[in-house]
Amino acid sequence: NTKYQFIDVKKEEKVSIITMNRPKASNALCDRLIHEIVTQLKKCDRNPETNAIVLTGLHKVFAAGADVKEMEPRTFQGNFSTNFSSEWDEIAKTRKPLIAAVNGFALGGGCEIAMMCDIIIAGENSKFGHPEIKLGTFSGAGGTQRLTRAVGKAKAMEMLLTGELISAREAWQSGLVSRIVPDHDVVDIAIKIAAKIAANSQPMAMMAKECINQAYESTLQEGLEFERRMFQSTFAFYDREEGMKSFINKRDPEFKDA
Ligand code: CO8
Repeated sequence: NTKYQFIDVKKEEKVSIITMNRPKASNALCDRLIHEIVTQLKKCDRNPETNAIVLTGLHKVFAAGADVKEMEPRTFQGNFSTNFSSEWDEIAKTRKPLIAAVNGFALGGGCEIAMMCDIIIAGENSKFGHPEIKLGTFSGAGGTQRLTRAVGKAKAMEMLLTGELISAREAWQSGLVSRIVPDHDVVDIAIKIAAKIAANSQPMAMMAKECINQAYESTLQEGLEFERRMFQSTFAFYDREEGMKSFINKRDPEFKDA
């Protein structure tokens, strides 16, 4: 079992829950915290008993962004030679469905890792934003790209260029988050949604996720072609046959994730 310093992990049936837990620094995302999240996500991807994952933080703060104190002394030469921040991308490469359960602040890199998740569930008092511009830089782990795709150009420009935060309601209205729920229910509801996903066929959920993400990488025709091939390939799975037979026979399916 891996020893972690800044995350807690637990499992509820087929759902894995990762809690960022670095309260002294408002869950600032130091290199080690990112490395621990990535390590655990890779473990979840490899574990056949995990079908969906919830990533959450503390009650007051999901994550306050990259660790400014750790980052301040960095140089361009060092950033370039170590390809600084490239490990962050690994979060977005998670193959199993990943839900962000956000309470409090999701700022800068914190907002970016929420956006790397597939679904964001927001507490009613959560706040999202990209204050990096106030630090004399700007978002560097997908903010200019994922936020623009999520909320559109005007809203993304306003958020990224002013550094002002938006409320959960604005985040919901602009399509950044899928639901707003009472703060104390955020994690439970995220787990319930994850459990619903986990009750479906694991390879089908993974393939559907791949297809949806393809929508951001290709033209419509290429995406449709990709989807058609993937859909056709579902007929190689036991779960596809079981799902259709159970429907016809008016009973619940018993998926084998195979
Ligand atoms: N980095 C390092 N330490 C932090 C960070 C951070 N991002 N945020 C908070 N802390 C520390 C504080 O310094 C403080 O430490 P100490 O007690 O030693 O003074 C402790 O956490 C508690 O913070 P506060 O006292 O500020 O707590 P509040 O409840 O008053 O405020 C906030 C919480 C609103 C979250 C506030 O701390 C804040 O605004 N934080 C900074 C937000 C920010 O600027 N984020 C952007 C960071 S830059 C970034 O994310 C770049 C992303 C690009 C990634 C590319 C690869 C790395």
